[in-house]
Amino acid sequence: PQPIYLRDYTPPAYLVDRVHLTFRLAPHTTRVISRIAFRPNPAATSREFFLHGEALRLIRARIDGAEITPELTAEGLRADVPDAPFTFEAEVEVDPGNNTALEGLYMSNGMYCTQCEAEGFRKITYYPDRPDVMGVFTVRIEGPEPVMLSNGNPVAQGAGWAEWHDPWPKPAYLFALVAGDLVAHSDSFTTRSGRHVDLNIWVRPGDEGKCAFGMEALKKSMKWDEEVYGREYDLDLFNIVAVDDFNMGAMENKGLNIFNSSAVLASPETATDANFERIEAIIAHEYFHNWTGNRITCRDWFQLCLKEGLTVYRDSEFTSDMRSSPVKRISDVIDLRARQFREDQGPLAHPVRPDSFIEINNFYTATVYEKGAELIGMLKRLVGDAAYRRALDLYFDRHDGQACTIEDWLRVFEDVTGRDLTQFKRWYEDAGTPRLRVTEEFDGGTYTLHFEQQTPPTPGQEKKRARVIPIALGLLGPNGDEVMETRVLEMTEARQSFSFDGLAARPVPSILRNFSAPVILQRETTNAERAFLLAHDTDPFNKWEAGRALARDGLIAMIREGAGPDPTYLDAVQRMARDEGLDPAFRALALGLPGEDDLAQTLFEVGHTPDPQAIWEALERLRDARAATMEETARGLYARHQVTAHYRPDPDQAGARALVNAALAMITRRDGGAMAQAQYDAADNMTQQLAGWSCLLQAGTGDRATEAFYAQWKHDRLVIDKWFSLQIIHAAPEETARIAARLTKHPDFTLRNPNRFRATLGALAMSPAGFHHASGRGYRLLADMLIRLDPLNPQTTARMCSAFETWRRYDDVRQGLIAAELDRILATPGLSRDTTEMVNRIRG
Ligand code: B3K
Ligand code: ZN
Repeated sequence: PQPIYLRDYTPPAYLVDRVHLTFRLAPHTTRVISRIAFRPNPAATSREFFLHGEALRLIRARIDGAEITPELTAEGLRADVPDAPFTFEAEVEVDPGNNTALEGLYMSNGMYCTQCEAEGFRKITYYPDRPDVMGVFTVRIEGPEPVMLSNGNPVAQGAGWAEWHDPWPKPAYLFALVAGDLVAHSDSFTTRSGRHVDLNIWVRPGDEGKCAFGMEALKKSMKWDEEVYGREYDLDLFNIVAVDDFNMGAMENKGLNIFNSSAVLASPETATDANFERIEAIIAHEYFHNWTGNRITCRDWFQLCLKEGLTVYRDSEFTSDMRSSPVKRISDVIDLRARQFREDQGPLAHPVRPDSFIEINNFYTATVYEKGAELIGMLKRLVGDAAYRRALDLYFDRHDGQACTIEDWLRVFEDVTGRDLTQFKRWYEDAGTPRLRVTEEFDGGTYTLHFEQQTPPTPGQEKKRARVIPIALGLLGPNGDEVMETRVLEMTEARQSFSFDGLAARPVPSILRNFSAPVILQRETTNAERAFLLAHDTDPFNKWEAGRALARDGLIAMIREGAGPDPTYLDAVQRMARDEGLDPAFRALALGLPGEDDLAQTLFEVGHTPDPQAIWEALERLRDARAATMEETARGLYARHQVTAHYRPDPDQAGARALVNAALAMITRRDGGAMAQAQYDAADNMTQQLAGWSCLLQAGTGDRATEAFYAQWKHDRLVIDKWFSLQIIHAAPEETARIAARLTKHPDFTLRNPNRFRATLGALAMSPAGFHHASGRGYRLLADMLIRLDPLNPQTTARMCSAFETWRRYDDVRQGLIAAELDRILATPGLSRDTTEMVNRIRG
């Protein structure tokens, strides 16, 4: 397959006015009858009539009522058409029952559902399946299913049929259909202009009790978007459906969002605090897409970050408003570094707006989503809150109903502020994470910071241009008081210096506050200064960052030089943990340690080949030392922050539980698991139960709980996913791959359910010491399973190949083992386009 290039974009030859679809549902022989009103596009450069279509059996086609015999290819259909508006009709047959790729129309537990983004609609019928073709859809569904849903508003229904009409023109990727035996958890919302909206969360019978939290999250999102962005909902009905077999988190189809059941169903007994928070964020994200994605969509898939970066940014603002803003920011940066920096530093690095792809599904990445969101945050920092809001108002006014580009997006900011954003656009075009080196000088009351930016080469981009970097800076005096409040420096050159006068003493700088730009800060500093910032910085993000850097530097010294645990860290983290003036959720985060993968990358950058086993051992030694130093503190925190009130998944309770469970992990290293077992036995919610079990697994005394957990939850798919993954995540590296292999033979393991596959093989990939075990058995197991999954589900297979993206960091033996597995995957006959592209890019 050939790559597609952004520079080759041409406007569609024909536009769609109206679409009428009839579905006659049958598990293996669903008929889709389409009637589409086309007209020539005056802006087109070609008159070729081509419709996408894949895996369709064409029964008949007509143009203006006359039967035609179109030319059929593996990609679609070509026909001669009039040079004037015309009606195209087709009848095709599809096989949802055998659609294991979960793209197009498929079945999950006997229920029909669809996933069309990015290019799945072409597996439903012949159509110009590109986002710049927007049509008004009317849909008739025929079948025995008790509930039959599509986009928009219901028009009419009778026994065995239902009709839907969506008044808002939309691209085909936002089409959705659901039919099955479903029950609704219902509510309603009145918009600020008085529109009454019916809200439903549709689930399988038995899951009704797990919808209340998602419904509250939906109503909060609707209200928030009105208050903060002035955006109201635009239909009389909003449906959410929970589906067990789904390739990603959820999908923003117009008026009919389809969710992975893990991203919507929750009860205190079955979901953790982290699950609840994730559900709230995903419901918000999909809802916010109604404006940023649906009303204003993307011209082509290269512009994916236009809707995804902005919508991630919006959902993170929402979470900050609903919960703790610093805690959200710190969690987001942990995630950005773990996934996006990792991607940017390896063979899969690509710009936020890529300029070519083979399979677009391979570009729903941390770079497009999370780095895309960081770019919005930087823009807002550069122009200020008021101008940001005015730019967004202009964006919605100017582009409502259109399919847009990043150029359109930047232009509204230029028009509102008069700023030239040419240099800012490099953030969208150049891949890679800039390194920001800082040195400083203090002379006669003047303090100067010298910055130098440099971005290493990424695949296909040798030379990097200087970017505009907003650097939020504060200064602290020697006694810990802030002598300069946060201000944003705007760096535009490769090297640039900033001076500050009138200082009585050399200040301690707090640089890149609130992580004001997605860069890697490089600055020589002392442990003492880090401990000072951990104690005194007024910026919560940099306070956390100081503790994190202190831990990381100590760990690096343990790994490289065989040093012992750093007493400065142990002392500073203990003080922090005991500071009752600090939010418990913040303290729990600050008790976290850098991940194994993060340490491996840091070592690699300083020219040291990482040994995953040595990294794991250093972390264990530090955890042991910390548990010993903090024994009393941990017991104190455990007792003091117990939540005795009735379970609520709110930020205060969740923060207290996070701190209690961080303390429990330390206590378990001292008592061998007695306290953890007691917590497990007494738990009445999943957060506490799972934390207890996790500690027992780490202590190697979890067998009894592992059995009990399975017996208690074997009826609940989502909880059993946790059962699969935690056994692997908390295994000793020697055992990780063996346990994962054993679990792939468990009767509850299945290749048909992406959640279960990720729970098992994703857990292996997320356990570096086990995955990179010197025997190569981790690599072999993952490759075996990817080879088995690919013919069934290319999308999930391709996505999971990124487990191998860091392979160039490791020693020759490991590189050889991984290369052999990658080659074995590539040599598999019939390997999907998705997986072929990913493995080729990783292999380099
Ligand atoms: N837009 C969808 C993702 C579609 C992924 C297609 N492979 C979910 C989201 O970002 O909200
Ligand atoms: Zn999205």
